[in-house]
Amino acid sequence: MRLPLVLGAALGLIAATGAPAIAYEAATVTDGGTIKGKVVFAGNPPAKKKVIPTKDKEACGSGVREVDQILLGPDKAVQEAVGYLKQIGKGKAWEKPAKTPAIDNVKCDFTPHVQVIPAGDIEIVNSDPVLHNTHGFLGKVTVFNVALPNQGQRIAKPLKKPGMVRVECDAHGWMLGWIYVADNPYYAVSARDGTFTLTNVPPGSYTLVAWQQYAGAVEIPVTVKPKEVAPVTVELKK
Ligand SMILES: [Cu+2]
Repeated sequence: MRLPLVLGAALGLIAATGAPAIAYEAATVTDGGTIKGKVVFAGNPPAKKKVIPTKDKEACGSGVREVDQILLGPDKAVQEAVGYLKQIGKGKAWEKPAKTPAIDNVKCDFTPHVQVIPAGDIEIVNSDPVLHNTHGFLGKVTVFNVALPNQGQRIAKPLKKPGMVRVECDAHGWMLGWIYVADNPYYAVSARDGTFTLTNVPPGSYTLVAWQQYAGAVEIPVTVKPKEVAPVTVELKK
């Protein structure tokens, strides 16, 4: 009776994370190229969600909170989109983060709202004088669930599996954050002008993914030539 259970668990895992990640190997990159992406939104911008806190008003405010679903700059540029290469098996070495990445509860929002980290620990921090219950999901699976009753609290939790982790607060329904756990070091979060850069990419053909919380993900084929810049405009729609 054990085998079907194990199989079921394995299938569930694949369903939650997409295709299984291929192992990544760091190697010397010769004549690497650069991908310069620009993310734009082609649809009608959605209205901000309006929320009125019913508790913790000193920390969270007593008026209407306007919650962005997408952050747009001039020329429909999309901020805080994640760009990354999919299924790349070999390339530049990981840069070790200077310090453990963190997601902070600040004025009843997550800071940063979107980030990318290598597999490893994330520190969950509470800068507010109220209880936040920070809850991370990979698909439907809980990957951490941390109650932080005290201001200044920090608790590290491991994120081992690659994929997009959605972060909610069980105490404040509007709070939403995203942690993309990368399976290779070719990733970036778009700037205010919608641009992002992936450097030192081995020449070759790849699939570039761009993702944003409201618009979802698109995949674009991109070819990188030795020492050249490959410009890519990514159009998100809804
Ligand atoms: Cu909260």
